[in-house]
Amino acid sequence: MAAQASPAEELSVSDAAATTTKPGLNSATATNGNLNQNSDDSDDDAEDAALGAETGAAKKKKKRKPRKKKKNPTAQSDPPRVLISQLFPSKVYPKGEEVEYVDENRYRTTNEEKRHLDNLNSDFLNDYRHAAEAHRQTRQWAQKNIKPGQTLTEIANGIEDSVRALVGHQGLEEGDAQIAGMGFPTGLSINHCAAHYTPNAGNKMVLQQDDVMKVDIGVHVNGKIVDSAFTLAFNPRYDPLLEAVKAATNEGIKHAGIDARLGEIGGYIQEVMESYEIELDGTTYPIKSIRNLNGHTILPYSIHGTKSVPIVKSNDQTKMEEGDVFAIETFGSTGNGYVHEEGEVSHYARRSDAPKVDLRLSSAKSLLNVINKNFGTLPWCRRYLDRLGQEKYLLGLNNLVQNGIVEAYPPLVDKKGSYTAQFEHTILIRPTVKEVISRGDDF
Ligand SMILES: [Co+2]
Repeated sequence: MAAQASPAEELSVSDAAATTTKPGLNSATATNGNLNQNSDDSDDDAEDAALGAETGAAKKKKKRKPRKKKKNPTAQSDPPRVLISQLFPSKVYPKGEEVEYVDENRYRTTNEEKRHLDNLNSDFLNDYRHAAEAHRQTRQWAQKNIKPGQTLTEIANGIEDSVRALVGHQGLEEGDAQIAGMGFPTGLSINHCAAHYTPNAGNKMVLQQDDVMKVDIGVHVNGKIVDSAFTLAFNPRYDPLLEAVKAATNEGIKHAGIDARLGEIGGYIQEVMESYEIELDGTTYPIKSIRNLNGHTILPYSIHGTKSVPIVKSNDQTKMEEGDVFAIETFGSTGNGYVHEEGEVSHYARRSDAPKVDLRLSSAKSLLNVINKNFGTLPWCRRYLDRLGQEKYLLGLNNLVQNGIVEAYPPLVDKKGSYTAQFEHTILIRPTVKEVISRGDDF
């Protein structure tokens, strides 16, 4: 999910929620592994019945073979439905890309004190890697299966069904969506729309052959949110745009590290991004960094922390620090390189600094209760309310937005007729190394 900055002052979303981890929510992932118990038993029963028939016919006692333990599946299904915790029975999840620090931070990789700090964080790291593996498997399936002619609703449901199945939490009972599941609404933003678009109920939009679609997926385990996005295009004419943005994001990741200054990182990103151009229908367009979109820190259960990572050069002297988690995301555009809010809102989140308001509207009160029990401060969309059985909630929802309790994130669009692309990874600024937790073979 993108962080938006106004030209005068970057929106600093408060992150007082860093500590709002709900009590009792941290112990639940260990119970994931046994969904196949029942089907195992019934399979064995079927085997027994077959054996019985055979011995009866042969009229001789056949020694019963020792019951073989059903093997855990070792491969993912298509569509992805096998728990990540079953694919990794040791419950140790694969690392992302580890990158050693350079220059005056080079010592950290082998330093005993820093390694000890790293070890203290092993649950945090393992939750992050668990979420990242669910992200990779879901998105790689999505990359193969998303095709022009599909509706955005069917694409979003395919991605979200996969994420929830892989982490083993459907999020239909109170509290369940906060154990693991969607970290935010699946962004499916097309062409001049850069971010924060996902279908609401009744949306009939169909993906077209010549569309450029940003797919922004959030997966969380125990509040550790992996925020990573890619861009899909079926017409190769957009290749230079996609290449520019992918290279710009990797440039940002390369310069990230302890003590790196955020404004300088923006300069490196812009330099790479704007070294590209693209020809469309005989016109050559410069590719611009979208200057009011930013990367951002991520805190537990809170997608936008206090720091933002500009994608154009800025004077921001703020430094990256040990322990920070960053979403490094860049956006390139053939348009103005500037987005504004436009269109029907789908994305929302309860503000972590929500004022204590005495709500007059009963529908607002009851909706807030649903939000608190299901999402807490995690972002969600209208479809997530629909699947919980909520109906006619718009008046109450708008009331919560007006009272400053819920923040609305409208779609962010550049000028009509332009094309925008996005690539994004989540990186952990560990004491010893920087870990590109969401890195995969795909990007
Ligand atoms: Co983001």
